[in-house]
Amino acid sequence: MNALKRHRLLTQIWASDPGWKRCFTTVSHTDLGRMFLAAAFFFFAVGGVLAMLIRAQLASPHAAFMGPDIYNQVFTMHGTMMMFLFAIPAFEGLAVYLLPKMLGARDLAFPRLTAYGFWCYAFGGSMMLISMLVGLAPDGGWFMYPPLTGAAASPGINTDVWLLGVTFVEISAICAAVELCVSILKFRAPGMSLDKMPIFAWYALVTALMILTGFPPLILGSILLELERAFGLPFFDTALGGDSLLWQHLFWLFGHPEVYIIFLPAAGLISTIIPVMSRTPLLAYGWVVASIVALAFLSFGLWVHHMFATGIPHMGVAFFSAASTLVAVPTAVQVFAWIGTMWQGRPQLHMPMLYILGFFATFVIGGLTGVMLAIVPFDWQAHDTAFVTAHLHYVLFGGFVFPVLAGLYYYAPLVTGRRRFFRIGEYAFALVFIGFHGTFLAMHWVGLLGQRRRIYTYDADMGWGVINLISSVGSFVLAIGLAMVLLDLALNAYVAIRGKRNPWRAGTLEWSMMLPPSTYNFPSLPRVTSREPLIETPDLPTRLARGVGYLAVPRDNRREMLTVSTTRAEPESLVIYPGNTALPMCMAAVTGSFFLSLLFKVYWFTPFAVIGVIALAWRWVWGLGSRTDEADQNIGFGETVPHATQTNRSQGWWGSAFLMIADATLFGSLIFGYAFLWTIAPNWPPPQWLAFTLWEPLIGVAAAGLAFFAARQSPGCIRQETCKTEGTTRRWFPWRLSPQLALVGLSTLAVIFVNLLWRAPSPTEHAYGAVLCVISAYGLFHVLLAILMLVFFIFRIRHGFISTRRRAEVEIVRLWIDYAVLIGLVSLMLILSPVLFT
Ligand code: HEM
Ligand SMILES: [Cu+2]
Repeated sequence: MNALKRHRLLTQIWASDPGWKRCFTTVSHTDLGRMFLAAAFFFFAVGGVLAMLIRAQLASPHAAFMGPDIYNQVFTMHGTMMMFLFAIPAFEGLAVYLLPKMLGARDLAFPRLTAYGFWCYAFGGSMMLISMLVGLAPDGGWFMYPPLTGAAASPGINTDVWLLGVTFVEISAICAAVELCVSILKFRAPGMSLDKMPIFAWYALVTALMILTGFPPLILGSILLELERAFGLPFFDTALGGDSLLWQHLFWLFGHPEVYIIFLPAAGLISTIIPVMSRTPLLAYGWVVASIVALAFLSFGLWVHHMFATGIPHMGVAFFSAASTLVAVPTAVQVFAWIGTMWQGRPQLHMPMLYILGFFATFVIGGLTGVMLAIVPFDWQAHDTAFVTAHLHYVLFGGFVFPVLAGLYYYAPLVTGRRRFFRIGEYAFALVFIGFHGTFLAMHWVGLLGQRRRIYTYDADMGWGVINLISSVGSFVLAIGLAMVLLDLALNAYVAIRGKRNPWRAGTLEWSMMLPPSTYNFPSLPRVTSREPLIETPDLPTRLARGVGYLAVPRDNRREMLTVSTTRAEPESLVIYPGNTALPMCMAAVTGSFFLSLLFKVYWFTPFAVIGVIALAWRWVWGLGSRTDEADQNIGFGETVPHATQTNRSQGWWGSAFLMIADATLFGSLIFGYAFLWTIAPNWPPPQWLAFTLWEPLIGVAAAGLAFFAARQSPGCIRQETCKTEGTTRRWFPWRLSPQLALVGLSTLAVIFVNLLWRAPSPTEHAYGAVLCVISAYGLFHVLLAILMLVFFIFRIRHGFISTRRRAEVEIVRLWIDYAVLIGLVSLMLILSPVLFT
């Protein structure tokens, strides 16, 4: 097969639908990455307009531009949009777009999941945008502290918009994180062992893992606060055994890692761009990887520094203060690696490099004011002043927006396939840089003079007027600069001349592609032998086009990709991707109706939405797999691998495992909340503990054991007929019954949880009852989920999708049963054991 024929065939196999349908049915990571980025920058623009409104109001004392109510909504929505609708999705967009291209893959692990995540984000974001247009936007500040956001102080639906909207959007972050983890670990070019991965992949992997462990506390917090607001479960009400500080802990358990979730991808771009611009490999790759991992770990131990002013015990304060200064170390390792790389090479001052220099100047100041704030006596003075707001913008703008702009300029030739021609960018950079520092240096200053954050106006005799005016003028300069950046990028994207391949002479795989990239990324998959394949083999693009690589011969009109072993990246299995479909968008719409029904309190509709989601999910997975065993497939170079459905650890198994990390973190946060209330909240112990019974734990353990062992059967040999035809030997257990036996075990467990819910003390009278209610509901939810999967599985067996060889689904269902069993047992213990201690 010649290169042209291969190109035509692959293009046809991988193409998205033509015309307007494309946008709704595409599952291509190239399309979705661009859609993510476009939406993220749209929200950046909206958030920017809100920032201008804030600065217009604060420009002079007693400005009458906005009243306090609107001002509250405006700054809340500004913070919320920038954090949840711009920064995180911008990372997702970058990663979704770039990673397969960098890793030498044809797409991400779960193309439809990418689409579902995108639509959840798009719908959730629109929901919040619309709330703002009709004047019902959240107004409690971006961290939504109760009791200010409780039902008494905030009776409208504004706060609910935030709690439900952000949770809805968060689904997309979790989807993307699962997706990225599996893609990075399993969907790389053969030979690309972990230490040969492009550095950006490391950053993305750690960021994704942090999303999986960072977001669940916030999701939990939002659920609890919504339960309190809607149904009166008093988690945050001190009078009834709750504690408003619990929210602060849950929020900052998320909030501090969030800062690193935003910073790390940006740092990944810097680590990618600096070596290329300096024409030398990144210095100390291993150290940089180690420092990313260290940063991730440390960042989970810092959340309390946002709460220094809440009266935390002294020991705690000292500990968290020390830990907060410690994060400077891994950050410094990276900064030194960057400086060293530039020192070693010959840096060239192209546009991306300009923004990176801007980043250095800004981020270092932000880091230093951060260390100042980590010192507790200083924090007590500066807390909740404009100094803090200025600090956070130095880190967020300096640490995220500057690098992302560098990244946009760096990758624009790849995405658009055009050469930079118009030169507005340099002037734009000057305005952005001057405008930014004008705005926020002034805010440091006025903050130290005592101006609090989130105030809509101030008296003239405070003497803040001139400084605020400087800040506001600066912000308008900044806005003009940013608008010019957009203009520059747009002009260069649409009207500039065609560029040639690899304009920066970079070494990583994404630059081996045609410009703009084809629908299938790689005509054949390279075998990677170094960290910079393009430097080692400059003619790699032609070789791949000629078919010197894996999967060079398109088969049966199917979208094919390889999975590899995690560390050494040897080919493991062949994956067939699903084609274009509107299913993800429909499912996101139904998910949205679920959230809307909660928002407008039309609770009778909620079950229908749940059933809708289940039905669509069922359809979603039903289409996977095949009804016949297939022989191992030839993938080129004389190697053969089995189909992924005929392995124990398919991508679905890995996806489930990563999802469970998030799920378990949510459960862990719930346990944390329970322990926190019990030990810290006033008004404990509750008026009455739940009475202990012996039969619940006994039957519970027996049922869990039954489910567990019934799920431990030899895969495939689940149906007597298949067993006979395949000649598999019987096991000691009555294997024929195993899915059914597991069903019996899980159903018994479900009954126990229903009973616990039934007899738990009233959830509205004391936080104890409320916590029991949530823990039982959590246990019940997972048991029901496992039951649903078992039922699905039994249908799959009936329809011949499972055999001794096609066993991937057996492993996935088993994983979820095991998880349900574990959660079931732990929940039972949590619910029943306290009585024994007291
Ligand atoms: C485009 C330039 C920007 C300007 C001029 C700007 C301006 C401001 C101002 C003046 C405030 C303080 C409001 C008050 O306390 O009364 C604020 C708050 C905030 N900004 Fe920005 N900002 C910008 C970009 C960003 C970016 C890129 C992010 C994050 C990625 C961000 C995140 C936040 C957050 C989290 C708050 C706190 C909101 C709250 O107190 O609830 N901002 N911004
Ligand atoms: Cu922090």
